[in-house]
Amino acid sequence: MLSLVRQAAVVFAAGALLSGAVTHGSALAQEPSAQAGTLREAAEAEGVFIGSAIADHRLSDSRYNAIASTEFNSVTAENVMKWESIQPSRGSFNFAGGDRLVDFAEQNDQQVWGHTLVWHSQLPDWVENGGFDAAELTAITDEHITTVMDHYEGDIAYWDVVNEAFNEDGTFRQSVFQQTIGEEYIANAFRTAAQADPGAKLCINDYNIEGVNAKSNGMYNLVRDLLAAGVQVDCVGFQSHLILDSIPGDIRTNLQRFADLGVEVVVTELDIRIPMPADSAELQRQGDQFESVVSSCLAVDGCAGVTVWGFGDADSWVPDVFEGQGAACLYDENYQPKPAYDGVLAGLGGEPGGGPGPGPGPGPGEGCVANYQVTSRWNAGSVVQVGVTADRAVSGWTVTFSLPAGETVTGHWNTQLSQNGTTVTARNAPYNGNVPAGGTLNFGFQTNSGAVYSAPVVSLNGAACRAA
Ligand code: 9MR
Repeated sequence: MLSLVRQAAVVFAAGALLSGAVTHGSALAQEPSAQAGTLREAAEAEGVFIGSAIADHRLSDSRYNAIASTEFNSVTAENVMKWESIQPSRGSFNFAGGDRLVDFAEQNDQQVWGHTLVWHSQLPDWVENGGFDAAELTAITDEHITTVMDHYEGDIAYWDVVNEAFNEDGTFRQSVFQQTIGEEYIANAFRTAAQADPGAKLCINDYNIEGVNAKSNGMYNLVRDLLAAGVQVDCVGFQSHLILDSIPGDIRTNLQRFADLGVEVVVTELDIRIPMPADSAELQRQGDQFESVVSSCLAVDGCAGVTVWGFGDADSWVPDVFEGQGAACLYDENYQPKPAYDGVLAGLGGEPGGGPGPGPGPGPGEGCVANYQVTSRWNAGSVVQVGVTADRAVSGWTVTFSLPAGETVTGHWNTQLSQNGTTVTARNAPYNGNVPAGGTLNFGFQTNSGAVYSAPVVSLNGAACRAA
């Protein structure tokens, strides 16, 4: 089963790109075209998925929408598939938000992760305080699972069937389900889910179970026992709401023991929060720690993918819940990529800063033509326009070149640009990442110096371009 894990995960999302067989880093990485310009391309080259929680109300923002559709090949409903949203009153179902996410995913060839069917939180009052007995609450839960899964049958690759069932000490959380039905509610939920949509993978999901500890031991014992009892459990979700500089050192070991039970393991809600304001050293460490979590999962045969819990700091749940903490995501408040983005890309086997991804890229001079023009120059500044014509279609671009020492970029447009010493890295903006074969990408910047210098060698996705 495990050798099929990665194939199953990406075939759903990437269809045509993938054809052969399948274990991580072998056959998939040999497919042509794996220039890792985006997280999604890097993940697909590795045979895993990279996902984000999606906030329904943010999809109408064009910057948000562009990143959500180009950087990820899996999407999780942040809120719209929770019980209080989907069955707010008894027998009255509202699928509008979930349907919007499914449509979005279909348009963008993405997998959908359903979140979540049975959870103590965001549970409507009519369930939580309805005073039902065990038989009634079991029937209500079965009806909820069946109705929701039937509605989305064929659209959802994975469901979080049960969410956050444990206390920190590994005992069962005293939710209304546990108190009324007993721990049997978990097996019931999985059995009902297996009947409702036999094509979906069924997961149990929790937080603070990333390392080996009392809570993850509780989860391990439960999953082992459910499997031994013949209950279908396909996957365990490790939420991974983590804290800077406090990442468990044994994530790989812990995920591996679950994978050894025969289930898929998935990082389902990754973010790494920082006391605010975050300084640049903290953001760099955060990038390294994102890389380490992603690569720890990918090192486990049976890791199907990683999902981040929102991609932009502007939308994160963290500051609302942890006062004085934030900056937990891959992009800053203005949707500019942070070192955390590079960390995830590196963890997926991509090469931050414009290097070629895991697959073969164009050789030097074969892939592009660069037109580097200083369009105006004065004593303390210059304006540069860069046009790069790509021989082959590009989905996500990173253009790199060097500036003379002392030449500092002071402004830029049509790109997300960063400078490190003399090296400039210009990435596509959310709206101009796709360049057809023979098409030209354009961006510009201003510097602090009017010094005269010759046009540098410009590289596109790691391959040096011919000069125009
Ligand atoms: O990100 C979600 C936030 O918008 C909601 O207000 C919150 C309500 O509990 O749930 C957040 O998502 C949670 C997820 O559903 C389950 N794991 C923890 C997540 C962060 O609280």
